[in-house]
Amino acid sequence: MSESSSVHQAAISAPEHNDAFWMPFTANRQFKKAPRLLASAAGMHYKAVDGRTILDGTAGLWCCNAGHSRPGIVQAIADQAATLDFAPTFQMGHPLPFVLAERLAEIAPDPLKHVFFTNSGSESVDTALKIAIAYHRVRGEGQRTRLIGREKGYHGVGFGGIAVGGLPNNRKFFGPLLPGVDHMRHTLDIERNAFSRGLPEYGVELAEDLERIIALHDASTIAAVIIEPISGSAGVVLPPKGYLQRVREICSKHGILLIMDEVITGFGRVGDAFAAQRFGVIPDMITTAKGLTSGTVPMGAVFTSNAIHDAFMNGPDGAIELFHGYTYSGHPLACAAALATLDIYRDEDLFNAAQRHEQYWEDRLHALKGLPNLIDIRNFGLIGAIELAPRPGAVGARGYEVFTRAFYDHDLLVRATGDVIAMSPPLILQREHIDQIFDRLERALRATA
Ligand code: PXG
Ligand code: PLP
Repeated sequence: MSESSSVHQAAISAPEHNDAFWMPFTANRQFKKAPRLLASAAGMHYKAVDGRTILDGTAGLWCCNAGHSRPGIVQAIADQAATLDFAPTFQMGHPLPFVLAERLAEIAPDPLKHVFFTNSGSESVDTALKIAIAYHRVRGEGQRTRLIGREKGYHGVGFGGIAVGGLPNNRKFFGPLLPGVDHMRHTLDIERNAFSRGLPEYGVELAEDLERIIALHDASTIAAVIIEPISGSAGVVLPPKGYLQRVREICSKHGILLIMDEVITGFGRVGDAFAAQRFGVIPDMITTAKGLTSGTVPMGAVFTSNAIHDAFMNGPDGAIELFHGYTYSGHPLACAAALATLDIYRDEDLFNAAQRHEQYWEDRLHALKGLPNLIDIRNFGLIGAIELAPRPGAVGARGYEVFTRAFYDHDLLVRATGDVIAMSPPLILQREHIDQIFDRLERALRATA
């Protein structure tokens, strides 16, 4: 961008007025009194509007897996904007989403070889839920309409996503949501599993909760189960050893589709292209977004099994098989960004980066044990979380203080959800960045009473 352009000038300085922008998932009045504004980014770092260089411990919002402003991606987006800014994909097309879907099918586990494009994780979730219900209907089992989610689940903010989601604040303001939804129990068990390294030992029996729900409603009424292999937004909740395998078995036994929501775990976060591959548990659909374009242009994708896709490809040739889609499904700029991102993931072997760093990441993270107020530490792949005891009568205050201290005093971006501090750095990080993240976090923790 030219340094004299008005966009450039606006992007690097704090705005004079900040009232009009209603910020998402933010304490607007608190934030606007002391805004934390980022002006630019490159590689592992942000630059704040006050000129400080901030180490990105969260890959933006779990999305910039290839690091920031990578030249290959930047160039691809710029070239695409100048070549074909937009083309419809309803009864028209352009080559890029076909090419991209093939590339994605190559890295997806068998048999998830078909891709439906969206613009976000929330849209991917609603798309997958709709495909699940419609799939049973086109096969003549239209009574399978129920959806099963899980407590503490986060599946974005669409009505479908909050209905199957399990975070009370995201649900309680918004009325009755979708009918016919039930929830499995969550798997967070600090009492038995505190300070586990990697997947926790205890809790595989929680998968049997699905059998209880199925017995209550009868399998013939249930379309799909949707869970995150690892919950991110709820403060990093891990699956106990053997749990995902057991959920898969129960779904298969009852003809229920299993949707894995990999919006956070997809694209290398846990040491393989998808968590499904790392855990060796293959669902019927995978929902993704975020890392697909390394966060550069909004895009999501739903991977479906061949069986699901093929069930729709019946009836007359001229009939539209699925009445669903977004104006921007397969947007040229997003496709260009995704293709350039996949090149980087491949050329730099980034889907294996989390496994390369995992042991050192785990060792440095768990070395924080013993610091004041720390009640749990959880990790898998390049995800790490510490849980702090809440201050009496002020849940989240301690977590927020650690987060703001890390940002202001130690030039480190972490993510606070309640009293959990979560970290998910870009996959391009080096050992020195791991050291910096935990040195700085330790100082922020020690300074917080
Ligand atoms: N599913 C999962 C598993 C997610 O983590 C979504 C769906 C929704 O994606 P969109 O693109 O619609 O936001 C998400 C998003 C956090 C945090 O701090 C996590 C998300 C988004 C923002 C913050 O944990 N996850
Ligand atoms: N609202 C109106 C009035 C529309 O015309 C459209 C799309 O044509 C939408 C919503 C949906 O927008 P999108 O396809 O970007 O999700």
